Amino acid sequence: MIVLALLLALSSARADEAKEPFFWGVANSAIQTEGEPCDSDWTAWAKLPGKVDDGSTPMQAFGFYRNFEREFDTAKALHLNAFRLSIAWERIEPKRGEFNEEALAHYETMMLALRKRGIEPMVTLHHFVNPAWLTGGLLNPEFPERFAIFAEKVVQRLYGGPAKVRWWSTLNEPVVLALGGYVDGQFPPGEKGNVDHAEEVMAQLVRAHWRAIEKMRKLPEGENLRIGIAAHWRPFEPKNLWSPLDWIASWFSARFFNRAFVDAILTGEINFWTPGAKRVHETLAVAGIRGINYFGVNYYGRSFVHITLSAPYVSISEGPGRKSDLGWEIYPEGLLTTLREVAEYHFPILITENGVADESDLVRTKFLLEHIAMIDRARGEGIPVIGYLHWTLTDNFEWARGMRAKFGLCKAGPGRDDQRCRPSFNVFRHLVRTHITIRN
Ligand code: IFM
Repeated sequence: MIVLALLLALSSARADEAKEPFFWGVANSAIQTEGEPCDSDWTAWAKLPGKVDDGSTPMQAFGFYRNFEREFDTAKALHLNAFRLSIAWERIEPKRGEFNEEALAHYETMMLALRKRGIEPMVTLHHFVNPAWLTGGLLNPEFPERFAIFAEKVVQRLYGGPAKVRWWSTLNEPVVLALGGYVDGQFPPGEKGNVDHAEEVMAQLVRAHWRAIEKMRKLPEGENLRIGIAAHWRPFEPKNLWSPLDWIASWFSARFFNRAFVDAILTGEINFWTPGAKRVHETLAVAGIRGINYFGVNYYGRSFVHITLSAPYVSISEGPGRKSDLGWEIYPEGLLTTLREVAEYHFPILITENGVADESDLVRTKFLLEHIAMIDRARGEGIPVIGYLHWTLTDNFEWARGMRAKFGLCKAGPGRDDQRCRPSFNVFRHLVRTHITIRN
């Protein structure tokens, strides 16, 4: 009898979930779109000669901070029901321990503007950028605690206040951030080949995530928050199918890039052991804290791995398929592989980013159709994909690639939507209106 009652309760909970709408949305981040940036590591970095391909800086981003109403109207015209954006830590806390009430109020107004349009706000707390006062950046021992204090402040206001923002991601693409700053040198502080530092930064990000979660969960109704991370996940394949060394190297790459960080986020057990680098091993005291509620996936493509005879002994390259303006291979099948792999963790999966740099817009329509077809296939296999957020609505500042990479469904600049949005905008609108409506 009890079992029967439990089964009934479970199935009615499932039925309730099934009624929830699929999230169709777009994603962006603060410094990449807002304009008028405050003092941060990235604002300083972008001003250094040679750091950004076209010499642009976040100053040139299209002005989302002031023009958010218009951007949200455009999102509404797309019939979106979700909008992912990030909060600029350096705006909220321009000096250590001093919080800017005006900036908090401004973000609250933005969230309410989304709510007014029936669009669910989804907020990222850390998207690659640190306030300038955080000397030493992510390696600063204070970073986890300072980040958690900032996170608590923001969540208190945006969830505790009238905006009631429920959907959060603590970190965006933590491994990309660690590699960008300490291995390939494309992000501040620009170190190259320092895997020890990259691993230590990853550990710092895990600590920061858990510290923030601890504080967020303790807030009134904190248990009802929907918290996740946005992990960049990609299939790694051996370049030479006949080379056992390439197979081993791809396994290690996938383990390092996709899984090691996520495992630490899920368990509180940090265990980073890249061959040739120092091992970072630590067990965080996370027992009793509810970790993530959903798994956010940023998907952009796959990587081929090859062992070489000279340092750094591993080369990572793009596949043979069609390429975006940035030379990244377009590989929709990899989204299905990614979803299958991520499904092993048994969380609802939100595609927190997927998009293509395509100024001519000749590629984006097919890109959208093919990637969304992969979501259909994954859902057909029972994989719980709960939403798709396209990167991005309006062309953004693309880090070391600057303003040249055009990821937008719309161009930055004046004009009505039908003047500034690319043809694929209408395709996406059609998909949103006619395609998946509820979660499975
Ligand atoms: O623009 C970036 C974003 O900041 C993180 N994910 C990948 C996007 C495109 O490169």
